[in-house]
Amino acid sequence: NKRTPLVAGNWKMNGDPSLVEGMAAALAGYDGAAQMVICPPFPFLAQARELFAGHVAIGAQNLSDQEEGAYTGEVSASMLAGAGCGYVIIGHSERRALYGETDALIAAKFARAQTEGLVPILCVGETLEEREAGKTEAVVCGQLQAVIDAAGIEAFARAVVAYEPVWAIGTGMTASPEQAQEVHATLRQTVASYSADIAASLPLLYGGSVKADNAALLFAQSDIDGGLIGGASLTADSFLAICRAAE
Ligand code: G2H
Repeated sequence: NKRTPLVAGNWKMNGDPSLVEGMAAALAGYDGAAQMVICPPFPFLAQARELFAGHVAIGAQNLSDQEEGAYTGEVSASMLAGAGCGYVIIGHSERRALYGETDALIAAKFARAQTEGLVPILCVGETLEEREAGKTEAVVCGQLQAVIDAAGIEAFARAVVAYEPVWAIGTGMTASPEQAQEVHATLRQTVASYSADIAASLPLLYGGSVKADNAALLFAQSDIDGGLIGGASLTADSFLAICRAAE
């Protein structure tokens, strides 16, 4: 396929300025084929922009669905674009589960990101209970469909989708390459039912306890174009090894 491998590091609420420094130094020499994206907490975006100097793209972990105004504690899409972000993670399961983000809010954030030229990394994924009840496909396709309905399929020409089974996040349990591929294929088929071209170019990332030692088999699957990496993105060695596995 013609999709560029993409590996995004989601630092979550971790890290400090010295991690930005160390990561910038370690990633500077990377000249492989994967597009690297680092998504640090908001206060480190300016430092990341300066030190990554275009070699590594930067992204935010969240944004407001509103344009501007009296929304205490929120950060707007235009602020993120102005701070040098190219990407923003939207609808991570931690946002859905811990902060009550609904499909409707996630669709609004997705649209808001795109109006400022940010590429949304839309996360979808089922819980263990949903998987065991045989609802995986219905859940992940429903989460995707909610955004397709609100934003239109054309919006997916400038987006990334990440499949993150909730039961695999930070648990050390990873979906098998076959389990992940099955869901990725279903997601791509959903998009293809609207547009074969958009489906063929849409990067689909896998996330959920991706490590240096399981990345290669996951990324070898035909519909897995890279990863959204949490814990293993906090050390340069493991993040670099995962980027190499994605090439
Ligand atoms: C899933 C992932 C990154 P981890 O949340 O988004 O985190 O790799 O730690 O499971």
